[in-house]
Amino acid sequence: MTSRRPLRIAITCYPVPGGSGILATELGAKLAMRGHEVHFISHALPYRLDRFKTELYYHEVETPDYPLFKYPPYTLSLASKMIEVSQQFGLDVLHVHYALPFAISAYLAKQSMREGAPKTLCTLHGTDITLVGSDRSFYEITRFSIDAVDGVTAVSEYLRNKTISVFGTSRPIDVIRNFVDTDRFYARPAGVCRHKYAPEGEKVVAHLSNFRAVKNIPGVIHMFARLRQRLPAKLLLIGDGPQTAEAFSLAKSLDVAADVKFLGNREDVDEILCAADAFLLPSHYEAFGLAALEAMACGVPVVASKVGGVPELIQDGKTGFLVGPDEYDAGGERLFQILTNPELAGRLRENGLKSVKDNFTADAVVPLYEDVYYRLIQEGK
Ligand code: GMT
Repeated sequence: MTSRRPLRIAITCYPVPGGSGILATELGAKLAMRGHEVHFISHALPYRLDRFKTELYYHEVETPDYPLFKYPPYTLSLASKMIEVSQQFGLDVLHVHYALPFAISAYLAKQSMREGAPKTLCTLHGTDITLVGSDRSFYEITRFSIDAVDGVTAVSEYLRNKTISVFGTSRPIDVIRNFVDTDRFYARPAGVCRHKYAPEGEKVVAHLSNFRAVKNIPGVIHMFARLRQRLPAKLLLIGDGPQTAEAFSLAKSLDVAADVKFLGNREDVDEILCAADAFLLPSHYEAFGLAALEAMACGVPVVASKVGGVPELIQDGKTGFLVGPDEYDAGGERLFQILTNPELAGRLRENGLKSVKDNFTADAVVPLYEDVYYRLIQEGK
């Protein structure tokens, strides 16, 4: 049995706002607090990384911009940095979040090292399988990389099954669901934030995402507009992305623009969420739905779409409500029920908080990643 010595772990993720990068960053911080030495390898400081006081290492990947390159070869620069950090610090594990292209970089790094190579682990987050990885141009390399790394985890049972069906892989995939940092995301009084956004005491609905098409931003606006016909309310849109402009013009055409606040990418997400009476996430697809988990942890009842791995997070009618992404009337109705029935809202809130505490805290989830690390090291490939 391998002793549970502290490990040297490198984490690679997308440093921009987004669920996979946030999860990777929170995981690294929690691992460091548990005594491991954690190194981030990325082209920029990961979003939310700087707020942790724990000592973490950060290694920046630089990609030479030689005129010959139409596209600078980041995958190779990353692999080179992984080798360098592995050799310098004696890494035990290279843990990449998002298959493309990180799993290939980790695989290349390992193959290039003759001795003392770290174990490679890839956590699948969703669109790396369902959208990007299954696109014809990336399909074969994604399939190869999933089989080539030493270990694979998926953030939901749904995503594991999807990976098996899309790529026909027979390799074991551990399901480790996401967690939320409950030191930061917890239920607290709405405070000044609420008054700022709803000065007349209106009800507040929040949405948080990267505003990509998969998030169904038109659905957010339509559902809110249905609600707004029935009571005074404000919609807080946290985040930014390709559908922001469309959201604005749709809000204007549905005559709710004055009640929609575009807040952009924000650091104080936890405080804003605590000002909300309900959270809306009607995505066309979600492998998990980390933003909904953050809302639940703040005690905010969620209306989300019944797609992908979301039902593994939210029990319909118990810890939140699930509707179809295009069921605007149903979404508006569920919001209305939450905002007008305090007994219902309180029950959803308490059940949601209990579910977070029982299943989705760092204490519950981080040891599952540690188990995988020690198991890979013990397997000794
Ligand atoms: O949702 C996004 O577009 C961002 C994406 C990412 O990779 O950053 O999120 C994915 O990973 C999150 C963390 O595991 C999951 O909670 C999201 O459900 C998943 N997004 C999708 O599947 C669309």
